[in-house]
Amino acid sequence: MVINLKVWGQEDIPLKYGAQRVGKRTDPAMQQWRDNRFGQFIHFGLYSILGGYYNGKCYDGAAEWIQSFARIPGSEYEKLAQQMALPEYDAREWARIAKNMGVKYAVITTKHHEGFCLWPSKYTDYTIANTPYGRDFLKEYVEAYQAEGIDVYFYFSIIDWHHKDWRSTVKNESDSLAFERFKEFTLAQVEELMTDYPAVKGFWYDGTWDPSMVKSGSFTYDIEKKMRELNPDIICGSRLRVDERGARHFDSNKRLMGDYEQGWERSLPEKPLANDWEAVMTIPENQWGYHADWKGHVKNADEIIEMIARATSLDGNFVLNFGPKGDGSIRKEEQKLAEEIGKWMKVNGEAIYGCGMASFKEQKWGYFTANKKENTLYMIVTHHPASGLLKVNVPQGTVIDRCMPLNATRPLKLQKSTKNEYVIEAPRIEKDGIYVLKLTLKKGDSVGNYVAPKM
Ligand code: FHN
Repeated sequence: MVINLKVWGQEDIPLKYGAQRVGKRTDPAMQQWRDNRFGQFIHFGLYSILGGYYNGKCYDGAAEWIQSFARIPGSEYEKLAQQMALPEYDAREWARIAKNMGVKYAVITTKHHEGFCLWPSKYTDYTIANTPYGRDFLKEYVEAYQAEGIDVYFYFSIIDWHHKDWRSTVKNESDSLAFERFKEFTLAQVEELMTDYPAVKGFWYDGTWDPSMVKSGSFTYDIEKKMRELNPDIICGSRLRVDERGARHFDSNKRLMGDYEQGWERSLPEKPLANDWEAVMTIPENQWGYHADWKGHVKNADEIIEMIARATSLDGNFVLNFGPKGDGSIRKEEQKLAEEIGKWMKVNGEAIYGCGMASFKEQKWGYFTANKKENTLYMIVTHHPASGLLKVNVPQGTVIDRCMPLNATRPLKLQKSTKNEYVIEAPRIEKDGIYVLKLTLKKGDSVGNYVAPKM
């Protein structure tokens, strides 16, 4: 299909493998993805057994890349599968931790760049079936998370260091033949995952930046098309896609390919975006898989809560990564953080779930979010002012009737200072930390009819 629509008056480039749809999706499945707002990422694979160490040496790079950093020969690395016994793996415990943290969806690495599959794929032997654990890890995971009411998404790396036909560059005819076989293998695995785990809500593709992939517009187009044939509700980020001219995420006509912007890795946008988007974040610096020694800055709960607030206030989703240990347990630091975030979400989650951008000007004290269905406005106060006074600029004519802290039972005093500004007297409600105020507007006033800027 060649899409030929105009963007900003510029002449369109005719594309065969560009965006398959233009504009935001409006269906219930996508709305559910948006309403979820907060998710958990899990990076788990053979690299989790090494925890950043190989032959007694510590590698500080991202732990899931150790095969590459430590130059471990494939024949050695694959022996790790024989150590995957998972004595501490309890999918229900993982799901319970996620649920208590307050996530509504979760993304798990079914296969990372190393190529090892957490499900018993019939297209390779390099899977969980051929380990001492032997059971279908992924099935147990999906069932446990579903039982907790958490939507499940699959991370899937296109790069596959283990597969004999994977090529990062295609240099000759023989590479080209191999890479064609690899494409068939990949499509078959995607279809297998969608068929055998029909609960999956979407795919989080990764490893699409190598030269071979940047030249594979039709391949990525076909994967997206195939997924939508198998399940029209499926959600797919932009990282999968490249067009025939090598444009990634956005096609050569600047249209998003896929359902949401998937390039926000360890960063959040500063301003509103025209598309749906999701940010994925690590707890330490750049570590996704388990690393025994977290070095540098490790984020605390308030830092993460502030990012969740900011993402929501900019109509985006936020996903926090966990790297369980090779024995299947979740490290103590992650468990503690999950508990702290969950404690906050239990009281204040209504300012996050189902919420998005408000049409109110951002203030130094923090973030506005709005639940447009309920016409409710929230102030997420991350920087309590020394004066204890929170100023709120409202659109002309808007009247605030009431301001109620979510963690208290009595409303706060409101002063109307000028036509368009209110001052809220907010003594620090908790000794430390981020709190939320819920504002009720006069009947008929709107919390948001925000129109995203044109890209
Ligand atoms: O190379 C991977 C990395 O290991 C990790 O999985 C992240 C998660 O977003 N994605 C890639 C780097 O962009």
